[in-house]
Amino acid sequence: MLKASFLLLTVAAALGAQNFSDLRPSPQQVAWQDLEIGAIIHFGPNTFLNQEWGDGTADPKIFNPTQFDPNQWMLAAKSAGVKYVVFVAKHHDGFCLWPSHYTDYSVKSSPWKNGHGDVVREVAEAARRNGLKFGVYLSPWDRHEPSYKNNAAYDVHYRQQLEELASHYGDLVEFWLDGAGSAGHVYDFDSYIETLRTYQQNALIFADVGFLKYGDIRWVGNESGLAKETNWNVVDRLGYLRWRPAEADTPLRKLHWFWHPNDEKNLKSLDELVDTYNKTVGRGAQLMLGLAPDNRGLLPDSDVARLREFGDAVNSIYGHELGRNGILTEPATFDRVVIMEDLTQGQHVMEYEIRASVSGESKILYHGTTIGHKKIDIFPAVTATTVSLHVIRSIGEPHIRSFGVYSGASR
Ligand code: FUL
Repeated sequence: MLKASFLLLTVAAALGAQNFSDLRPSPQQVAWQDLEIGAIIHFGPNTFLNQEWGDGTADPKIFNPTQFDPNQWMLAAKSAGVKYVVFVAKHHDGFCLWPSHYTDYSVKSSPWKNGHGDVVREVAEAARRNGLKFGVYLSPWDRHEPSYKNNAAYDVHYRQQLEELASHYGDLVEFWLDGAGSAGHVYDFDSYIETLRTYQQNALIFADVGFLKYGDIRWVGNESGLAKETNWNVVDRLGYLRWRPAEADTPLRKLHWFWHPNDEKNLKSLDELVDTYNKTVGRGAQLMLGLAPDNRGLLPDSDVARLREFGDAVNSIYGHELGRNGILTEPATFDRVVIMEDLTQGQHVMEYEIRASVSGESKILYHGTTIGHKKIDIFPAVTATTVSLHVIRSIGEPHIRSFGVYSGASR
């Protein structure tokens, strides 16, 4: 009989004056971390101009998708295991994908639906119709808006636009504050957050830790879909501690957030995507895949197919648990374990080992540091009769939510 078990050894760690073992996530953060996979969607004038960063001079008439179908985007996202989408309502070019009252540089001035369309509304509705949570990205850097050169005037403008998004499109799961292009500009973030919170008490704010002191989610620090193996949820921000889980945003097509023609060569391979999953979700971070509808307003067939392949691959590996929490009924061949910490109690594990009894001998399969929301450990396949998790060092009592054994060969 194959048996897996926990051996939890708690070793008191020498702690400084502050004790991050006491920090707990908010209920909203707990729910968000359980979503695990999101998508960020970029669609706007850049889609029609073969570019990534518009300078704010593009004619709004360029925006005219002929087969716009956000339902198709959502079905494709869902097939990849995506549970929430963040839509880029305004990118750095300043073009608003909703009919803002505070600028004409928007869908109002485009031929699409004779200027009566609202992309944000249709995307939000399609997301919710498909059971996906919805959030928005509103770029602080605005290369079109004339008031941008006057900090105080732009603060008013940004708050007005934020108020429109926060009050007209239902509950937002996440609000994205992107720091790109903003060096040298001082924003009144306190007032932005106050505006957001007036309408959206539960929205989680994403930002780089260096960009915004408030924030519920932190940028993982790169766009390659890579979280550090040692990954704590609690970060020290200017001397105070906060629970701030990492989100790893990475585009489905390498280096491209917006759609570009003849770009299929940059579509990430299935192996790359599965590896990305293992190195983001499997390191306790959120995976946020960048999706880019094309100039028709549809996700290209190649992207749709790859998203489904990715979802199927993850399901076939991690949907077939060979054993859980100490109970494995047969000797099994496996090459990975998935461990989850119960984060409602805080994050505590600092060092652990996975051991198995292979041909009567105890063997260390993996030596790890943090666990956090989810940890996927991959090692050369073994056939074993027992497998166990040994917590070697922990800050406070470790709380293991689950411990499962899997095989990559099931893909
Ligand atoms: C970056 C932006 O500059 C990119 O264009 C994209 O929006 C990405 C998600 O964030 O900072």
